[in-house]
Amino acid sequence: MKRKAALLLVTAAITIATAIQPARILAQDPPVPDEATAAAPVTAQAEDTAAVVRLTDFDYSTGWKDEDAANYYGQNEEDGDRRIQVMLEGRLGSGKEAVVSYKVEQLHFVGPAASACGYAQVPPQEGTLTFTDEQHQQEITVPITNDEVSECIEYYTVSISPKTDNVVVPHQSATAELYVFDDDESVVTFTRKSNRANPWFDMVEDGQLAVRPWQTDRSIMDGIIILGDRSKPVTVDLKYIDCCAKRNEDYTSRMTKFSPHKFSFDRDVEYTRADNPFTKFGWNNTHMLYEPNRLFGIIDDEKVELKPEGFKIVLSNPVNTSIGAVDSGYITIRDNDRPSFYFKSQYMYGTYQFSKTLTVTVMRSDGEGEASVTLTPKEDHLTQAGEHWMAKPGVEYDGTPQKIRFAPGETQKTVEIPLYPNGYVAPFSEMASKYFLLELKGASKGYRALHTGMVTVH
Ligand SMILES: [Ca+2]
Ligand SMILES: [Ca+2]
Ligand SMILES: [Ca+2]
Ligand SMILES: [Ca+2]
Repeated sequence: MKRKAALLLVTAAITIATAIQPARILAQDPPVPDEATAAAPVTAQAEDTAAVVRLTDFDYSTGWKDEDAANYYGQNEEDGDRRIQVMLEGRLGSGKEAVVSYKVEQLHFVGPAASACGYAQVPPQEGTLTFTDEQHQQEITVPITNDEVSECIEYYTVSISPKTDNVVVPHQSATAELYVFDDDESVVTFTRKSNRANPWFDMVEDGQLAVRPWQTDRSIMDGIIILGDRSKPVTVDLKYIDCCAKRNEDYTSRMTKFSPHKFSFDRDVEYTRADNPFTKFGWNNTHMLYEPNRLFGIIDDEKVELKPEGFKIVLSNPVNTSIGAVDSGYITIRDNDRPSFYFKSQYMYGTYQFSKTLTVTVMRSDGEGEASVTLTPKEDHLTQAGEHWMAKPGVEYDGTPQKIRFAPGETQKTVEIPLYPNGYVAPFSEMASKYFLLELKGASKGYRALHTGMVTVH
């Protein structure tokens, strides 16, 4: 468990670093001194006096300190288009121009519940800004539409980089993050409809999810989500309703209230990296509740079940919010007390560079007689993190199904899946990974498969 959690954290951290952090733009070339100092040798001091372009904002007149790194802007949707000032400091010299490129990108979430977030995707916006000694201030406009739809908080990254070599863009002034808080009605809802056949969470009695997508910080997992206005403290009661599964016999409830953080900010303050009240990196926590083990526990009763087990969580008693389109989530529990096949570890990692194969251990709960099951590697349609992250059969791994036969007394079999050297994700990071699934199908009579295996390849 610990190892799995740690590896998941690593995966999440890599994803945060690669998918979310705006590109760091550093001035690579030494600055070219302007005419007034052209005769002087280029020294460290020349850099201090070179023309500098910075992203800043409306309170620029209060002065600038590098340690302020004023990179966080917040606003409400109703405040409309955001105008971000870009300033030239120092002198270029008479008749000289400096050009800076800019890019505005909306952070696009992906994953099973991304559509629950509600906001329209805005394509990236790019352009250039030209400065002269007479024109030392320019502006980037981020268009913001005030609609009447309850949405997630929107995030934009704004970045600038020098296009001509007579200016420097200091690291601290090269990127900014804009947070747009929704002002429409607060709504709490499950991210999708569910029922016994298509449960919200499909749990195994051992407490593991039978099938769980990889979790990345950009992904919106199934859960309970809050949309719209976040300025008031919200609570919603979670009611647990038995449905063949019995509370305190088959499961326990751990959380009976959903109370997401409220957000407040002063629109007249230009926040810094150190003191901003927003947080992007805890996105899942700021918007939703998605961890099944925070909501409930599953009790392994060591009894063969006569009926399928399940229960519901229902939203009720909303305070400072309303309940949205989907007010309940259905959870099923898979009995593990009848003969079954399962993975020794449901989450597996393969590295082409070191092993060229993935080692998979399949277990059976019972050693009696012969039994078999077919292991099928297939595309991960569950994580929905996009094409970049999906390992393809025949490209990153061998997708041939393998029949695994257990002799009498055998409860564990290990097989290898060949990996191919294409498993690197571009353009985000060479450290990033791709995902695929392992399914257990065609189990011998009397057996069932408990898990879907999740594989990360590097
Ligand atoms: Ca609005
Ligand atoms: Ca809105
Ligand atoms: Ca049970
Ligand atoms: Ca049981």
